Amino acid sequence: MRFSVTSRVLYGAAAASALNIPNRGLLDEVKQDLDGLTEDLEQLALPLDMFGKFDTMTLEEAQAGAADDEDTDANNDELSSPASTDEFTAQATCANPRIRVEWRNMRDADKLSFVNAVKCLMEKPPSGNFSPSQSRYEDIVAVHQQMTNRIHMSGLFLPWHRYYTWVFSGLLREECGYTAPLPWWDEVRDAGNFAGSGLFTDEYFGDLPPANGGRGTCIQNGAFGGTILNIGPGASNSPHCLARAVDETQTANVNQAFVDSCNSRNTYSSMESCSEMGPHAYGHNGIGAVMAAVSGSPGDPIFFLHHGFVDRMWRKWQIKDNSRLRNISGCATPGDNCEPLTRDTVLSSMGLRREVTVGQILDIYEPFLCYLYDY
Ligand SMILES: [Cu+2]
Repeated sequence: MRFSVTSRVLYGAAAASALNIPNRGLLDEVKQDLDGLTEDLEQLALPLDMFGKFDTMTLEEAQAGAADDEDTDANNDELSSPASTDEFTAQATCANPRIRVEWRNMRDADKLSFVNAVKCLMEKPPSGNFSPSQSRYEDIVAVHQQMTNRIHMSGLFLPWHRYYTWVFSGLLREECGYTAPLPWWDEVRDAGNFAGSGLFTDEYFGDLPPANGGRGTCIQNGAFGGTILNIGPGASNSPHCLARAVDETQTANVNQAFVDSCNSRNTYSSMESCSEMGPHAYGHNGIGAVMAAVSGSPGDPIFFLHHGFVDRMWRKWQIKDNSRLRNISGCATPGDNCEPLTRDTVLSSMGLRREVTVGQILDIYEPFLCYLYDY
């Protein structure tokens, strides 16, 4: 899924400079190769409208919704039980929770280990069950693409993406030997300046550039530089580069006021739609291009750190009232006349990992998932 010339070129350049060999011929050849690579890759940069966008709501709508949030869900959230005040003193049934660590709190070695494990999935052959996936990583992307209409714009969104991140972390650990903590990204600290978050660097995720002439900008540096995606855009599948198109006016909406406004809503479905069309959608749209495509957005590995942020936001809402760790309400399907969302609703990853019920993943601090966030 990557140009083979990439490694040849990069290793050639590194070897020449490491040994300090004054090999003009080789360096010129490398430079020409890189120029050629840049041109080749740019042919695979798609216009932004081919990626689409996530539906959004404004902060004003989020605040208005919080103000007149009546308990209208079919089975209302109970608001009587006491809230737990401390993540770590809640009733413990998972003795040794894995801790998800905010990117900036990760050791540098663990950051590197993470991007390398993702690359490992990108270099592993596909299962063959998700054509035209070209790697194990793209198998995961294809599942999201194929399930897209069921897992967005309904109450299923948060449980399914919690489950999906668990599936992803399982593949990292079991198929690529990843042992460090799973990172998440505290995006509110970077609202309006995602590009300065410390994620988008040469060592890790590569740059977060703006659009280029109405097209996404192909990522050429970092662990995923030169990556070609075969899943998407949209419901279609054609090779395109891993591209971004940052818009910091969009990322500015991923702020504490917006998060607080969503998390002050009382019913699950009201909170869920605010999260999905608020900070979640603005994070996707703000990074842009591949990330702005609803169905194929996991093609950009930053997806999983973004969804850690969204998942933690849900956790914060849940621990305001312990009943939210046990009960859920609202819709399991989009639109009117929906199927109710219950603890028995089944979550599937099309065979990547076992199916689970919503009840099993509702509380991350129960034995099945058994993880917490570092803050
Ligand atoms: Cu999604």
